[in-house]
Amino acid sequence: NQHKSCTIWFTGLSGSGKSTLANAVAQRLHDLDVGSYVLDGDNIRHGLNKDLGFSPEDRKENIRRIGEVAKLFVDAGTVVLTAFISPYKEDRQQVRDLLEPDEFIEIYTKCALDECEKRDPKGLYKKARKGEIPEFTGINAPYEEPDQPELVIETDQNTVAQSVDKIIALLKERAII
Ligand code: GGZ
Repeated sequence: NQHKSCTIWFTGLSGSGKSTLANAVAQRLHDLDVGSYVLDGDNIRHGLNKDLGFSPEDRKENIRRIGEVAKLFVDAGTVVLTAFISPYKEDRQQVRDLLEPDEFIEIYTKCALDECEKRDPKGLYKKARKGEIPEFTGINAPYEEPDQPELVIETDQNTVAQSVDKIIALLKERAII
């Protein structure tokens, strides 16, 4: 299928729905015959970036490397979806600058902290509250909201299907697909 390649960069708190949405959009793209690939903690933090932790410096390097990998995917003609907290504005901007202006689509999965904490799929917030995780985003490490993301999805107010529809509509509007 004729499509442009780009990076769809999800950013948001742990449990805000980044991976869920990235995978649901990838599925929809597959149905539309558009090749895509999801980069997330499972395939990056356990492999390429397994030497990195969660200090500000390590998060910065995590995002830098992911940006470089995303660029390679874009060069190869793939739509790449990334699902990382990417808490620092400056680091996200650095990835944006690496790509062409129309190749970087930042999507903020906005969700109230207490809702993320209620979801707590891996029990990490609970641990963080007990002081068992030293630098947990939203609890004792910062999250910097994007000022001008291409799209904001309030994941506590939309179903996954509604959110996917919004993202697909944006990709059509931008003539990516
Ligand atoms: C935040 C942490 C931490 C700390 C482990 N802070 O819900 P998850 O489990 O699957 O998503 C979180 C993931 C965050 O990794 P990223 O690569 O996305 O982070 S960043 O972009 O900031 O580099 C969470 C788990 O790893 N996790 N410790 N201290 N999240």
